[in-house]
Amino acid sequence: MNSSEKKKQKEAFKAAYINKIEEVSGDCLAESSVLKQYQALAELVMDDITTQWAKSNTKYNKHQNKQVYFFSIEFLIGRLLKSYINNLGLEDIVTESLKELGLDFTAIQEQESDPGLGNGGLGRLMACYLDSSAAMDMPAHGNGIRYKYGLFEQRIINGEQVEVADNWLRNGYPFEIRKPDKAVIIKFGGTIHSEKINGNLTFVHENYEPILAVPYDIPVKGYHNETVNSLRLWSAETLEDFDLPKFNQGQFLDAVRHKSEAESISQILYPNDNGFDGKLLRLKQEYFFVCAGLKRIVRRYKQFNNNSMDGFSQKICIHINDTHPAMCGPELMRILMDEEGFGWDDAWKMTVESISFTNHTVLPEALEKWPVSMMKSLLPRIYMIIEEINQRFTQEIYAKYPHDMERNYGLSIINNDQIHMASLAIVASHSINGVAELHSKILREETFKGFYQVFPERFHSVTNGVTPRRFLMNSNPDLKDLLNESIGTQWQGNLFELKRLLNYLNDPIFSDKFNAVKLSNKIRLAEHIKKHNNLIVDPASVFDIQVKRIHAYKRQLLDALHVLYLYNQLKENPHLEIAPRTFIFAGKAAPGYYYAKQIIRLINAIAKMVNSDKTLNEKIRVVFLENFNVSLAEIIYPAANVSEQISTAGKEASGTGNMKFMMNGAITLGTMDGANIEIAEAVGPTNIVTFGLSSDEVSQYEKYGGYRSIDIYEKDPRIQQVMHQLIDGTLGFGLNFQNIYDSLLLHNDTYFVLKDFNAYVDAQNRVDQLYRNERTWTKMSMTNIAHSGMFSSDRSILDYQREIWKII
Ligand code: 26Q
Repeated sequence: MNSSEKKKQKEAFKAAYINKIEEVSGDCLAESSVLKQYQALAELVMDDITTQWAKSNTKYNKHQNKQVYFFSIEFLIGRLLKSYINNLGLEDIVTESLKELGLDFTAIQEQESDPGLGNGGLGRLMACYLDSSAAMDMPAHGNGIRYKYGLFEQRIINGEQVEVADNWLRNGYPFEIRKPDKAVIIKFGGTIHSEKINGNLTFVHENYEPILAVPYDIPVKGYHNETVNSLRLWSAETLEDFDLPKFNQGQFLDAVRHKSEAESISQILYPNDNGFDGKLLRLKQEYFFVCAGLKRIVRRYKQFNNNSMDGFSQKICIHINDTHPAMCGPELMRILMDEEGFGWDDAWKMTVESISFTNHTVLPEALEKWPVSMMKSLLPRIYMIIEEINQRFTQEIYAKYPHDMERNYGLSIINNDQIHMASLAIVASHSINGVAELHSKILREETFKGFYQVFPERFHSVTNGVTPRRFLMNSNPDLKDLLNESIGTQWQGNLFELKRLLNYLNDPIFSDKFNAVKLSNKIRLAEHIKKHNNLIVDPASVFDIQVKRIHAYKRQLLDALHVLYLYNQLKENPHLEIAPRTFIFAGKAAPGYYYAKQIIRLINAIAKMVNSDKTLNEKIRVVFLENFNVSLAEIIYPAANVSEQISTAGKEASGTGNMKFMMNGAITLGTMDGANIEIAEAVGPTNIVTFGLSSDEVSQYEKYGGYRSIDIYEKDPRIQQVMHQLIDGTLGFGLNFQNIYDSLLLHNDTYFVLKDFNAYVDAQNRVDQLYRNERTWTKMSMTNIAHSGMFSSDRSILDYQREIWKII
C-alpha cells in the first residue's frame, strides 16, 4: 500500500470510527469515555468481520466441505479485539489512526474483559486450535457453554488467595451474536417407555423437565485470509420465564425458582483443573452442550443435504476434548435411532466414524466416573444406550478372550455402579490420542493398556501446539519486527522458517538488538510488578518464571524450596557470586484445594521475608502476581529468561506454557516430562537445562508404594534446614506450614519433591553459570526460538487433519 492510499484508508477509518462513537454513546469523541471508545471500535471491527463470516458460512453450506466440531466444556479464548484487528490486517491503520485522534489504544484494549471460560491448558488449547484452523482455511468450529461467570478472579490478600466472581458480561460483550431462532430444547429427568408406533418400536420420553439452550456465536477470524469460523456457546434459559399457574396462585418464589434452576446450568464454570468433582450440575452441563450442539449439527447437515443423513460421517468430525463431552457417543446414537430412524448397527457405525477423542490427563483423580443412579435418573434414555453399548462391547470382548475374565472386567464401561467416561469415549470413537509422545505412550502402556490391546489402530499421538499469532506476534511486537527485518516474513505463514534465525547466532549486531527487545519486555513486566505489587525489581536480573495452575504435581513447591535454600546460602555468605534473580510466580488454586492454597501462602511468605531483607543486597527477589489469566500471560512470556517446567515426570500430559516461553526465547529448566522432552529434542541438550527422575523411574518407585523421603531428609542438612523453616516461625509469626511439611515427610512425598531437590539445585546452578556468560545465553535463547516451529498449533492442526480427521 502506498502512502496516499494509506492516508485515504486512515481518513475513512477515522470518519467511520467517530460516527460509531456517536452512535454507541450519544457523545462526541471528545466527551466519550474509554469504555465507549472501546465499544465503538469493537463494533466497527465486528461490522467488517460479520460480512466475511456470512460469506464463509455460505461457502461451507454450498460446497459441503468436511466440517470439524470441537466439543469442549472450556474455551479460554482471551481478549479478541487486538487479535481481530491484526488478523484483518488493520494493525497499522487502526494504531496510527487512533494515535492521530489522540486516543490511547492500550487503554482502549484494556476495557475488554478477558473471558475466563476455561481453567487452564485444556481450555486454552481449544482457543489455539480454533485460531490455527481459521488461519489455515480449515472449517473447524467450537461448541461449548456460555458461562455467565467464568473462572473466578484471584486476589492476594495478606498473602492468601481470595476468590472474586468473574462477571465478564457486566458491560455486555460485543463479539457474540445471540441466535434465539436456533435455540433447541434439552430434556432432563422423566421416564422412558417403549411403544409401537406404525409398527416400529419407539422410545417415548415423558415427564421430563425441558430447558431451552440458546446459542451465542463468536466469530473466529483467520489470519490475513477470508475464513471466519464459529465458536458456538450455549446459554440455558427457561421456556417460559415464569410458571404462570404458580405465579397466579401467589407462589412468586416457586415460580422464579424454576427459572433460576434452569439458568443455573450455564451460570458458572467449575474451577477444578485436573480434578473430578461428581456434582449433578456438572453432569447437566455436560449433557446440555453435547445435546444442543449435536442437534444443530444434524439439523444443518440435513438442511444442506436434501434432508438426508447420507454421508454424514464422511462430512462431519466430532472431536471431543477430554471426556467431558463423552456423552456425544450415546447422544448421537439416540438422535440417529430415535429421531432419524436408523437401526443400531448403522447408527453405531456412523457414530464411531464421526467421533474422535483427545485425552489430556493421566492423574487418577481427574478421571471422570458417574454413579449409575445419577445418570439413570437425570438422563434415562442416555443411560439405556450406554448400557447397551457396554453390553455389546463386553460381549465382543468375551467372545475374543473367553478365558480372561479379569481383562473383561477391567474394560467394562460400567463398573462398581459407576460409568467410566474414558472407557465410553474410547469405545465410541475411531481415534484416541495423547497430547505429547510420552503421554501417548503412558496411555498405551498404562492408563488404557487393555483398550490398546483391543483397538491398537485407534491410538494416536498429536503433540500440542500454541498459536504464534497471539503468543509471539501480538504479545511480542518488538520481536516480531526484529524477525521481520532480519529473516523476512515467511515465518509468519510457516513457523518452521524461524530456523533462519540460526544464521544470526554469531552476529553481534543482531544479538544486541535481540537483547534489547528482551530487556524492553522485562521493563514492561517490571512496571506491571511495580504497579500491582508495589515492588521494584531489576530488569537486568534473571527473570525466572513459573506460571500455571497451582497443583501438587506441577511442583511450585520445589521452586519455592529452592528459593528458600538460596536465601539460606546468601544469609550465610552475602558475597555469594550469583547473577541477581527475580523469581516470579503466578497461578490460581482451585477454591477447594487446600494444599494448593497453602503453596500460595508459602510463596507469598517467602516473598515477604526475602524482599524485605536488606542484607541480601537485592540479589534475589520473589514476586507472586495475582490473577494469572490470558492477558497477564501475554505480558509475562515475552519477559522471561527462565521457563520453569518442573512437574514430576510422567504427570504433565504435555504442558503448553513451556512452548509459549520457548517461542519468546526463554530457556526451559525442566524435567523430562510431557512436551519438555520434545523441546529438548528440538533444541538439543546444550540449549535446555533438564534434571530429575525420569517417568520410568517414577513409575518404578510408585509400583512399590513410593520412596522413603525420610532417608533423603536424614542425610541432607540443606534439606533439613528448609524443612524446619516451614514450621519454626522463620516465615513469619504464626505462619506454620505443617501441612506441607507433613506431606513431604510423613506422607512420603507423593510427587518426589525431596527426591529431585538436589538435582534441581544443581540445575539451577547450571542456569546461573550459563546466564553469566551473556553470549552463550543469547545464543541459547535464539536457538530456542529458531526451533519453536514444531510447537506452533498450525503444525498440530495439520497433524490432526492428516492422522485423525483424514482431511488432507
Ligand atoms: C473434570 C470433571 C469435573 C470437573 C472438572 C474436570 C476437569 C476439568 C479440567 C478435569 C480436567 C481438566 C483440565 C485438564 C487439563 O487442563 N489438562 C492439561 O491439558 C493441556 C492441554 O492438552 C496439557 O498441556 C496439560 O499438560 C494438561 O494438564
